[in-house]
Amino acid sequence: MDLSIGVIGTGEIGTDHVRRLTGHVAGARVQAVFDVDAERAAKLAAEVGAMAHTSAYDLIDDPAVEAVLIAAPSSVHAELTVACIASRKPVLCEKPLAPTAPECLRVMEAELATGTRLVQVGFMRRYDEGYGHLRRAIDGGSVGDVLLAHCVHRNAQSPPLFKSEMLLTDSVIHEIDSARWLLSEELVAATVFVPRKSPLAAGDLSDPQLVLLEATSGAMVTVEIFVNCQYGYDVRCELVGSMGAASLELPSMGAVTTRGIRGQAVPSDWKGRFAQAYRDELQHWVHGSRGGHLSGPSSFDGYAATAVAEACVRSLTTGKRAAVDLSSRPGLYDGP
Ligand code: ISE
Repeated sequence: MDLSIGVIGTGEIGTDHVRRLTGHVAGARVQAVFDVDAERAAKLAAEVGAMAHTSAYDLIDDPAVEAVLIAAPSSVHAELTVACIASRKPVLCEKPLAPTAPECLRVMEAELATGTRLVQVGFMRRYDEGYGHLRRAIDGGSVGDVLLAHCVHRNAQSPPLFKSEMLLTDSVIHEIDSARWLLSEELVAATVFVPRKSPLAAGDLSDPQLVLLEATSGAMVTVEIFVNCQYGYDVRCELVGSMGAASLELPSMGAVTTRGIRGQAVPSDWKGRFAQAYRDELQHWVHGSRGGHLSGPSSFDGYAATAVAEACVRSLTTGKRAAVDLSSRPGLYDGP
């Protein structure tokens, strides 16, 4: 029997997930959706043959819903995830697990009380073939000890009302999780630098920003975040080790020849660049939910990423290096 899934939030990413679950993920079907925009939810429900609930909690409590995907605004991630845990329903919660570390700890506390992992967090880059190559290069020893990582994360344009700290909490949080996962160690400090602002960044948005992350071993990670680069969506990562280097290869999107220029097409946004990673992330969660054993990015990973992002925001605010305030990892979260 397919896993029957309820999806909370039918905005851009929620709608993409519903269509992915319906058309690209084996062993799953969308049973129900909810959104505060009832008309949008009803339209999507009709498209995929699901029902539209009138509240998120009705969806969570629906006995016909066996697992829940949360793609609602991050301000309600923690409360909805805790409600799913109380119903013992496996959850895939879009990043961030919650905007603040205390909210993430509340989710962890609820999950630890059940004694079992019920939460996977939507850090889909772990399922990207390129990031998998980097992880294999480390695990296989071909780069030796990782000393540095250089990351670039460029969006074509920032959404309206994007704030300076959101470059860190909404975007760089991906590099924070990738760094923890690739290096298999915690990040202990963050320093954020604000270079000359792009004239195309709205209002007082500090864009671009440069972030320096320090790991327990002393390895350092640099992240350039630029959310108004204009030319497209461009994510890069190079690891520099004691024996060699490894880097993401740009996914082949075919060549473009125009006005005397021949070059490689650039993705317009993350939906295209990480389309396969999103499918593999959902497939991993569905397999885990059906098998009664979740793995992948956990509530602790969500908490740690938010704790590091909070340190980044403190550094952005003070202009100084900020230590990461992180509790130790409970045993439930040891292992993949
Ligand atoms: C967005 O919210 C995402 O999660 C994308 O993966 C990221 O690349 C983008 O910068 C964020 O704004």
